[in-house]
Amino acid sequence: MPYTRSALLLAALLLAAPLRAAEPDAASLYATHCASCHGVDRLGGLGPALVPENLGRLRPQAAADVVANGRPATRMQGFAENFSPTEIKALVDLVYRPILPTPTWGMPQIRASHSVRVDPALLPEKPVFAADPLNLFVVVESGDHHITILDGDRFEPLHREPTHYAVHGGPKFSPDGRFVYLSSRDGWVTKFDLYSLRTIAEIRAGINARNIALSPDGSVLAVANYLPNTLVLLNASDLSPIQVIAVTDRAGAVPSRVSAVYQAPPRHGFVAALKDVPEVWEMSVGPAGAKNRFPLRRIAVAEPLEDFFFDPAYRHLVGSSRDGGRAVVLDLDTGQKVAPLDLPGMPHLGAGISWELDGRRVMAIPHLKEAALSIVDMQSWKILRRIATAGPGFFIRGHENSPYAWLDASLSPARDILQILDTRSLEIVRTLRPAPGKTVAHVEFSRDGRYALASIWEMDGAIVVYDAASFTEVKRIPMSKPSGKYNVFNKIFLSAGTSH
Ligand code: DHE
Repeated sequence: MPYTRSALLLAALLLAAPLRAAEPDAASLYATHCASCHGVDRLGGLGPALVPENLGRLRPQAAADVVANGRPATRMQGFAENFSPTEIKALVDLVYRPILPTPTWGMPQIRASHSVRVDPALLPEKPVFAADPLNLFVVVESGDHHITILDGDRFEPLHREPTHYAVHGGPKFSPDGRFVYLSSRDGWVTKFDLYSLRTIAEIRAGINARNIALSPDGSVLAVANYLPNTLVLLNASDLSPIQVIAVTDRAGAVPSRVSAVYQAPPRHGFVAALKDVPEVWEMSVGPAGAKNRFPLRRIAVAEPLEDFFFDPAYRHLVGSSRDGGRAVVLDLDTGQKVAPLDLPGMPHLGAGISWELDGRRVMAIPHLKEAALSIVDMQSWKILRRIATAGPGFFIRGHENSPYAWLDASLSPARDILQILDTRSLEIVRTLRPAPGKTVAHVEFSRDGRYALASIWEMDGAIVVYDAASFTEVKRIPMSKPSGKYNVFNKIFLSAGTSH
């Protein structure tokens, strides 16, 4: 019997040996073919970072397809002819494995990534074009990673600029509307001058970033990071780093990712959402040189709040739980909960808008998992109406000069539909299908509210310009998956119909 067992063991070892020898060496494949673009440490270079935190939105099968066939409109070539399917699988397994120990991205790394491309003294005093600088749109084209600067009167592109991979979230504008700041999912922050149409500085503030916010006085930029767990403060003038704040609970024991950071103008600072600890952070911004320039206030909450909506006075914050199942209203002055809000169906609070209806302020919130729009009375914090929509969607947009708000159903089979809500009667009054079968989303108005611009979210997509009163199409401008567009005037004057 012992003889039989050892014979079997030997046979198993002999069988396993050739199999093991045939296993691809993913690390050396990576070093030979991928490291030059994606970094020897997988933290990115010319190409994006290949770490699980940054790949979270891409399924492994889709990643294997990118390795085999490349990515259109980028430098990523296909490797189907170089690698066997087993080698591709081994590479994909490798990039979805966390890097241990967790990579460091602190002040030295951030500082080393900083570059200023243009001497501020050489910037022109006036725009180098004739268009109204406050009615420009910055269009983020996520298909081939560019921004387009669009004249908001003639709807003519003025300039196209390459960006880092995967710019996400709303760009932020300096208070005078001259500069725009972009952030990429890989943590790159870029400052672009809308007068000279040039990128003037950039820095990598994290490995996996969520978004950025500019302090109300325009002096400090805050970067919310998932990886590492930091909030990074930059000088808005040249993007040089000021401070890296390790984000933890009050006891310093539990680290937290930062879901997002927002400017809060009447509060002279930032408000940040923490993903892993039950605190909301409020950070004021004092004058440069002040001893305690960034005092931090920790507001304890019952559970982490992830997605935020602010009332126009920034007195109240509506926040939703991580699973989107619960929402609460907080009074930011007292730090106390004012009311619970019953918003089932994963409310997308960050996309909410507000307006006056019959003498009271109401807010409208789309839902990511329900074909509904919730209208909430902002005095009683009661749901006024649940309006059935064509399907779950990301965004709703309005404007002070228009009685209509536009919403998409981009997360549903009706993803090619835009619906228009009459904000007076709370009725859906029109349905548009700008490109049948193609996803349409993210509307933004021109500065005067006369035009509404929608995105066709396809590689061969477009911005479709509508007359916002008659809902007729005025113009269609080809763009590469224009994920969002942002009007300078509406942003800097904090239109209640758009995000800030
Ligand atoms: Fe976004 C804004 C979070 C997926 C396009 N998105 C934001 C903001 C946050 C956020 C916190 C506000 C940042 C700001 O403006 O300062 N987004 C998340 C997610 O948690 C989520 C669901 C998952 C994730 O992968 O992070 C997510 N977002 C997406 C997409 O898949 C979208 C459609 C395509 C893309 O570019 O990745 C997308 N998000 C957008 C856009 C905005 C945005 C266009 C800006 C909206 C605005 O008008 O301000």
